[in-house]
Amino acid sequence: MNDNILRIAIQKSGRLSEDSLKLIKECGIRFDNGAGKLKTDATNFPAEILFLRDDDIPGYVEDGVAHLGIVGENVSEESCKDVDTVHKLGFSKCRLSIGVLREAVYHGVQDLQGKSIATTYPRLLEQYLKSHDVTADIHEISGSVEIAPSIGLADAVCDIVSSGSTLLSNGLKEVETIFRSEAVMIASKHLSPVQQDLLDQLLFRIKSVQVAKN
Ligand code: PRT
Ligand code: ZN
Repeated sequence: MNDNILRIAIQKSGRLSEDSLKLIKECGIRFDNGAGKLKTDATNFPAEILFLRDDDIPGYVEDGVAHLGIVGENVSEESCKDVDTVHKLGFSKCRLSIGVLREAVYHGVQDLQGKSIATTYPRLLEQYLKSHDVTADIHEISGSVEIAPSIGLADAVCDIVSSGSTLLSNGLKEVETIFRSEAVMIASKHLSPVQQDLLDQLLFRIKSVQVAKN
């Protein structure tokens, strides 16, 4: 493997894609991102860009297949992969929250004791419940979490919330925020000295872009 280039993994298509590409371009890194490409070389910086599903990015970075990745903190934390979070990027802000049916009586987290909660974030949810001495039945499902209470699959949900309109339109109310997230840059723990130097250059450019915007 070439230790003299940085391989940067970004989301191929989704909520992080546009801002991730924009950030890299604003850092002055040029590349051709023709439709359907899964990998492209930068033309003026020793870097390659990989286009992946966001859930796969922490694992690729842990394995060193990618040296850097841009991903939601929620996905990185849930993955429990051994990577360094090197910078917060300020976009794709959201929160991981617990919601219950609008008509349910809810006084506090203790009301979740013995209840069933549907989520795609079982680890973050489990940590949160444990820290509040609550034991609940966690149902891991892979999507359309918000529908679970209305079809009797679970008493509550734990999912990503941004505007809150998805919870609302599924008859749910937000009762606890368990994690606040934004896009972050993660890095492999096994960078070569050249890659560490390239990462430092990139972080310097990212911070300059962020300062210019504020
Ligand atoms: O295909 P791939 O696996 O790469 O993408 P994905 O579908 O898993 O992820 P994607 O593109 O939906 O989200 C990528 C990241 O964006 C997430 O991991 C979060 O860090 C961040 N993000 C920011 C969000 C939202 N806002 C968001 N609103 N991720 C998901 N949502 C969903 C949420 O799951 C819920 O269904 O939007 C709905 C809630 O939105 P509101 O506005 O109605 O509250
Ligand atoms: Zn995903």
